[in-house]
Amino acid sequence: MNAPTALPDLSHLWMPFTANRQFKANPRMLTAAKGMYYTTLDGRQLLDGTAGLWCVNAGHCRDEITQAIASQAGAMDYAPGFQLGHPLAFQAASAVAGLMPEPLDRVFFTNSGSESVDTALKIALAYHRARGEGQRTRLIGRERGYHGVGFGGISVGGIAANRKTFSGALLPAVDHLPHTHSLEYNAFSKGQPAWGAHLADDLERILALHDPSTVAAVIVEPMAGSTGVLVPPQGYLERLRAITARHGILLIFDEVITAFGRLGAATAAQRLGVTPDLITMAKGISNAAVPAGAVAVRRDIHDAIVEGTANGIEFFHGYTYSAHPLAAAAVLATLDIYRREQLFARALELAPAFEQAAHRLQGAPHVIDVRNIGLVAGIELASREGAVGARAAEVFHKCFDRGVLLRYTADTLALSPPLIIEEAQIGQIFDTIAAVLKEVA
Ligand code: PXG
Repeated sequence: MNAPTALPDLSHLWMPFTANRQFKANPRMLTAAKGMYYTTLDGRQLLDGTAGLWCVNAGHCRDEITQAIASQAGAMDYAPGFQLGHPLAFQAASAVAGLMPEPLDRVFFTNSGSESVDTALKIALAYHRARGEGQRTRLIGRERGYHGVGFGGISVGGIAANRKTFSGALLPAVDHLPHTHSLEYNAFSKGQPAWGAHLADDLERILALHDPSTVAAVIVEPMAGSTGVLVPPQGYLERLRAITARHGILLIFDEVITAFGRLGAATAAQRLGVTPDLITMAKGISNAAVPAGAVAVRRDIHDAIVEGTANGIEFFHGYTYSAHPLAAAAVLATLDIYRREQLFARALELAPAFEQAAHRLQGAPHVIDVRNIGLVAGIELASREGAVGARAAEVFHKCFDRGVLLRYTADTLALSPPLIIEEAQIGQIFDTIAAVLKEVA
């Protein structure tokens, strides 16, 4: 199919997380993608500095994934997942389990990160209940956390704009840890910042307030992506792990962004050496070619629920499209590419060059912080008086016009390219940002 070149009617589509009126007044449309590049409606090549939305880790339109999806669509388009199975679903679960840290080798499929989060929170509640600790209903998230847009996810999430409209309808028993961002102590850190492990101790204060025996789970992103690339301080996740373990509370790592190579290992858990009880994932699991997500669960948590139920359905939860055949085919083909091309190791090898290139922006106009880990970098700009986000938006638009796609949140630019990126392309991304920063007021 040829890429369309004319602008369609824009009026009917209500776009997600978008300033709809601004977009429609000045639409930026993508029509094709291959490898590291998008093609725009006006036929320009755009270097993808963000792997789509942190998800196309193996690069765009990989033939093996395309073929797997196409042939599965022709062989069996859909199969019910409740009380029936199809082989690819089980194979995909085994393939995902094989990449997870021990002993998280039971896998529940979803279609998105938001669904993975809701699923993980419900597994946590079901686990405690199955063990006779049904009073453990409280959930603890973190300020500036992003866990998708379900009611569970926005309740444990800590981004005010995502919560305030719905504040009357959030889950009732939720508390939040403080976030770990500090320009005062950690500006221009490379990798994990030295300051901030003690912020995990706030969990003890929260637990004392509520009584630890009422708490089901703590959920955090091991590296917070959406909120502006917050890299965990050295020792911080270790402390969260120790405190939750001490009180019988489950620790959930939301790895929707970090799983599948982003930090240079299959999961952030493995890269950072801290093993949670559950891991939520999506995005890179299928290279975003078909919507897919999953939760990896400690074997004994699965067993407590599944073996602990006398008969019948053990867990009243699931989606029409859990392990959809096209998603399962895409997951298998994607994980095969990651393995054959050793893309997680590649990300780790490229990380020092990426770090160097990012930190060359220290001293560039407006830059008040550069932070990075793996193939992720956040570049924080000073905000304009009374107009948070305006400067980053302008940088985004100018970079787009010069052929580089980046993301921004408030005034932090975020880079997270496909793991197949070449060093010259890393240079192009940061050189373009540097040139644009000189032009922006
Ligand atoms: N958890 C985390 C940690 C995420 O980053 C979700 C859950 C929700 O996933 P779904 O598939 O339901 O969108 C996410 C999603 C950005 C950006 O630019 C980040 C996400 C989505 C869209 C944009 O930072 N993360």
